[in-house]
Amino acid sequence: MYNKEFEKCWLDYQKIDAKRHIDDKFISIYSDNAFRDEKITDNAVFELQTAWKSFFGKELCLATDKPEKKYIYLKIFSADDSDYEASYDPGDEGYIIYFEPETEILVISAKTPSGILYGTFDLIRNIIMGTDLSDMKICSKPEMNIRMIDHWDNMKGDIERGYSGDSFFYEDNKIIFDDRTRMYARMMASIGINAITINNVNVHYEETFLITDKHLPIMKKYSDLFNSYGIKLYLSINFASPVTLGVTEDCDPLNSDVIAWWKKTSKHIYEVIPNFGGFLVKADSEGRPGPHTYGRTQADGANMLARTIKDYGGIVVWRCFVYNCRQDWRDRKTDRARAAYDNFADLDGAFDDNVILQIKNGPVDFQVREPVSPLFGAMKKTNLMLEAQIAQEYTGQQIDICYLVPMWKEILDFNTYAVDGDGKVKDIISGKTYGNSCCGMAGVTNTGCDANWTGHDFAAANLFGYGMLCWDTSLSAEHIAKMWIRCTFGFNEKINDVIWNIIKDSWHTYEKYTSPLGIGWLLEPLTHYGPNVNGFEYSVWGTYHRADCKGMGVERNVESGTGFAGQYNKPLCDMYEHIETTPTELLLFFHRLEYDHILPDGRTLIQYIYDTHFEGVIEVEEMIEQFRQLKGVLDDKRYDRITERLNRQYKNAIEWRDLVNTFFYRMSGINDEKGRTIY
Ligand code: GCW
Repeated sequence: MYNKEFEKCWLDYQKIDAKRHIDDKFISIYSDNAFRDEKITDNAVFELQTAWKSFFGKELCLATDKPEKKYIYLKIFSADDSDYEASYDPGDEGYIIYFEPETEILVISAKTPSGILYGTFDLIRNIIMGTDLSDMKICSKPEMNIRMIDHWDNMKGDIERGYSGDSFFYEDNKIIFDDRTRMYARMMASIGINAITINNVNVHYEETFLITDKHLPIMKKYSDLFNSYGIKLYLSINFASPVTLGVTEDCDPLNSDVIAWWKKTSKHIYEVIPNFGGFLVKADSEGRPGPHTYGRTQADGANMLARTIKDYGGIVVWRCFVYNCRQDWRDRKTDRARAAYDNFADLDGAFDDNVILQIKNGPVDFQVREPVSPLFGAMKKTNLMLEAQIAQEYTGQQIDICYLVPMWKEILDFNTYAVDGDGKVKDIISGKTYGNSCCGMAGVTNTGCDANWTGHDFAAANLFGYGMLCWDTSLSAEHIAKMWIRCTFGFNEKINDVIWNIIKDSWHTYEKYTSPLGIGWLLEPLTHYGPNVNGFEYSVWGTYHRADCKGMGVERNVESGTGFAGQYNKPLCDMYEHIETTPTELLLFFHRLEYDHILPDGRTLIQYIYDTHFEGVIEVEEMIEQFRQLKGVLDDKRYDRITERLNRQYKNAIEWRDLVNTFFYRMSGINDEKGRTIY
C-alpha cells in the first residue's frame, strides 16, 4: 500500500544553534539574468530560502535588481570576474563558491543552472558541517558524467528486492505524482543524481506500455519535474515490446519490421518528451527475451535500439547480467562467474557510442564479498558503467545494518591493469582512462514508501553515500557518513559518535556472521535473507559451495578449475591463480580449500569460520549496547524504530552463526578449538 507520509531525511534543515556563531549577513538572493526563468534556478532559490528560514529564522527575498551588498549571488561563471573563478573550470555541472568580504556577497558561480543547484546543496551541507560563511571557498565538479539511480519498482506497486515498503511511483498499475514525488526529486538532486530509471529492469506486461501513449503523458510530467532538478528520466524497456504489443511476430534486432517499430516508437517518445534520457535494458537474462534468442549478439540488440534514439541525444544502458541460470550440479565447468566476460569481452568496440554497458560490481551478483568483475579490465573501446546495489538484497535487507560505502570505495579503487599497469575502475567509468564521456555509475536504489524512505533509518547512509561517491570518489567513507549523520540527526556530538561507531565496520560484521571468505550464497534461495547453507546447493542457479567432508569452494583457477581467474589482466590473473597469493577475504571465491588448510594468519579454515561467526554476533551485541546510549538523546520515534531493527538483526546473526557453524562442524567433524557451543 502506498504511504503518502514522508520524512525529510538529510534535507531536514534544523535551526542552527546560536552558540555555533554562524555569521549570517545576507538579506537577499540575486540571480544573473541568464539563470532567471529557469526552473532549476527556482528550485535552487527555494532551497536557499527554505534552509535560511530553518537555520536562521530569516526570509531571504529574491531581488530583481542587483543589490549593493549582503546577498547570495547566483552568478554565471566568468573566469574574468575573479581570481578564484579564473583558477578553476567548473564544467557543465560544477560550481565555485566564495565570499567577497568588501561587499559581503556570497557567490555561487556556475556555467549552468544545474551547477547552481548542486552548489546550493553543497553550500547548505557546508553550513550544517560548521563551515563559516565567510570562509567558504569551494570548487567542485562531478567525477562521473552519468550518476544514475535504478528503481526496481513494478507498476502493481511492489518493488523487486524492495525492503522499505511499496513503490512511491505506482499503485495498482496507476502512476502516482504528488508531493512525495517532488521531495524525492529534491533528495536525489541534493546528492548529485542526474539520471533516474523509474521502473524495474524486469519489464512486465503493463510496464511495456510506459513508452506508449497510454502512459507517456504522465511520463512527461515526471520528466519535467526531474528536469527541474537537473535529472533525466530513463525507462527500462521490454526487448520484446513489439511482440508483447502484438505488432511483430519476433523481436529479432535485425528484422526490418522490428527496427521500423522501434524507430517510430522512439520518435514519438521524443516528440512527447524531448529531454528523455533513454532506455535501460535487461536482455537474455533470467528469462527475459533478448538478441541471443535469434542468434544475434548483444551488440546487435543494443545498437539497434541505440540507433533509434541517437539523433535525439538518447542513450541505451545495456546490462551485462547475461548468464545461463540453469546449471546441472554435476557440471563442473560451467561457472556463472565467467558469464559476463564470456558474453561481452569479445564484443569490445562493437557497440555504438551512445550505448553504455552496465556491469555489476562483481562477477556473480551483489554478494557481501566478491572480486571486482574482470569485464572492467577487458573492454577498452566500449562505454562502461558500474552497477552497484544500494538495496541490501544480499547484505541484510535494511533490517541488518550494512554501511556499503567502504565496499564501493574498494571497488572504485581497484586497479584492473587495463592500460600500462593502470586502469582503476573509477578512472574507467569516469572517462579518465579512455577519454570517453558517456559513462558513469548506476545504483539499484533502496527506497520505498516507508516514511523514512529506506526501511532502516541507517540504510539512508548508503543512498546518500552512493550519490556523494558518484560525485567525488575521493571522499572517505567516514567523511560521507559524518555528513549524512549531521544532516539527518543534527549536531549532538553523542549521536554523531555513536552512529558512526555503529555503522563504520558494519559491512565486515555482516560478512563475519554470514558468508566466509567470498563463498557467498549460503542464504535462503527465494528471499535472500537468513541462512540456508544448502539452499542454493540443491538448486539450478549455478551458485554452488560444493562443501563435502573434506572441504569447500569452487576451484576457479586456470590450471585445474573453471578458468575464471584467467579473465583478469596480468598480474591479477597470476595473483588469483594461486592460493598463496589470493587475498584472504577472497580465498573461497577463487579456490577450493580443505577444512584444515592453514590461512595466512595461522588459523585453519574451519577455525576461521567458527571464529568469525562467533565474532559477528558479539559485534552485533556491541552495536546494540552502543545504541542504548542514545535512549532519551535521540527522539523516541527513531530510537524505537532503530531498536526494533537491531533486535531483528541480532536474531538473524544468531541464526546465521548457529546454522553455518553446525553445518560445517557436522561436515568436517572438527571441534572448535575454543570449545564454544556449536549444535
Ligand atoms: O540479484 C538478482 C535479483 C533479481 C534481479 C536480478 C537483476 C531485477 O535477485 O531480483 O532482477 O538480480 O539484477 O536483474
